[in-house]
Amino acid sequence: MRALEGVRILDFTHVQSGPTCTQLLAWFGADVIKVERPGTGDITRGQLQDIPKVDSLYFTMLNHNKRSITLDTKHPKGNEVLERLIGACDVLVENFAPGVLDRMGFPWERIQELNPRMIYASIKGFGPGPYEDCKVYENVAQCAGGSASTTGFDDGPPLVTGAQIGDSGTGLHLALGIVAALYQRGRTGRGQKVLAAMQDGVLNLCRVKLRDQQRLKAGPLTEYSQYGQNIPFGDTVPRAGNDSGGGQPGWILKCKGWETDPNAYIYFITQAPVWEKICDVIGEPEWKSHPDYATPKARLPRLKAIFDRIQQWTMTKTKFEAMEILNRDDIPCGPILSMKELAEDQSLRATGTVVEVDHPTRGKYLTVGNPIKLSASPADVKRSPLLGEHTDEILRDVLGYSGDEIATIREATQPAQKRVAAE
Ligand code: CAO
Repeated sequence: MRALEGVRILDFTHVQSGPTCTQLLAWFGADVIKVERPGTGDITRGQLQDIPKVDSLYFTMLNHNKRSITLDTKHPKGNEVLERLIGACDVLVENFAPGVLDRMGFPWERIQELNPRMIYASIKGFGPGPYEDCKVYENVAQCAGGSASTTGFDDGPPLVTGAQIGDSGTGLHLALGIVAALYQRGRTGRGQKVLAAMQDGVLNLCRVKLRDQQRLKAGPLTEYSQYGQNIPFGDTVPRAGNDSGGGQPGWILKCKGWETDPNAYIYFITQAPVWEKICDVIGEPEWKSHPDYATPKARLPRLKAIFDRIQQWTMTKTKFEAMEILNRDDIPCGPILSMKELAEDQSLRATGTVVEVDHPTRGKYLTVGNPIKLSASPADVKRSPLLGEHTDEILRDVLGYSGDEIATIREATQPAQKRVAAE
């Protein structure tokens, strides 16, 4: 018995944000039925293809454990099937541009009429306001949510981050909203609307930067390394480079091999309680009692020089040697791991965080499994569905259509050009 067993999701999502959410729900045991446009399906099936005519890794890695039904929902028959699916499912998840579902004939009021228990969950780029009608992709959300303005170095332009905080981050937010709405439905018997806007999701993840915006009124942010370098603060939160962002200063330092390996670096945190151990490790024992170094306050204006000295030590070790030595003394640090190193990491394989999956047309590939581990509901990662692979099965088993009815519905499950050719 999985955590969400018995919950049926009508997955009308595409690209990354929505599919991330429904994939998580599928890993928790929900029956996720992905509705796709006949012929093309989710646009990502054909994007960034590494093998011609084979579902891309972009698609497969976001759509595990789902079933796929193709349906032209603008065709009267397809629209009718969609209506039946709304009646048969517990949750509808969508991340179309604003207004798409209304235009298809399914505004929230109608969905409630069809199924009062339905939870209608949406991802949009922005919440209500001046930008509510905009189409939004990952980097737009990172920029509009405060991430880009606070990422990068103080003398460089805003930067987007490799972590997909706008898409996958918002998918995570939405999944939590859905599970909460399901819990509430258990007591009220009624569904509700759940909205996660990408701008809001990114801003939520940038919460500490809004904290700093308000702290600026009280003076310079002393834990930012620009403070120690006498670079004045303006009226908004600056980009903080690799500063740790908390009360314990940190920076990325070179390790042995950095000249040729772009990832021979380590993140090093000068946590106050282990300062004396840091002094011993790097060979500066006199810093333990020196007035310029002994206290966190005294160190703040000297962080650049301190990290330069620590780096002289880290450059004599590989990042893994440094990890081993520093962890012996509980000095917080982290190696900069490349995607290659993560893909080969055996401990991540052992926990199911990195999983090898077999696919009928692509063969074996690696994916990220469920990062959230439930002890009584383990996730078993199953390959993504081929386009329309479960169309007949869903029409028959979920909606109860007969063989003859399925034959007539077939028209709405075919790409338009095939229909024209058949005529
Ligand atoms: N049958 C028939 N029509 C279908 C269909 C089906 N099964 N599935 C989708 N469609 C149609 C819709 O009805 C809609 O048509 P209309 O505009 O004529 O009503 C169209 O396909 C899809 O519209 P879209 O505007 O959502 O798609 P897009 O590629 O132009 O935009 C995106 C993509 C992501 C920018 C937009 O969907 C969006 O802003 N979504 C919300 C924010 C979001 O999730 N962004 C993250 C994207 S990356 O994860």
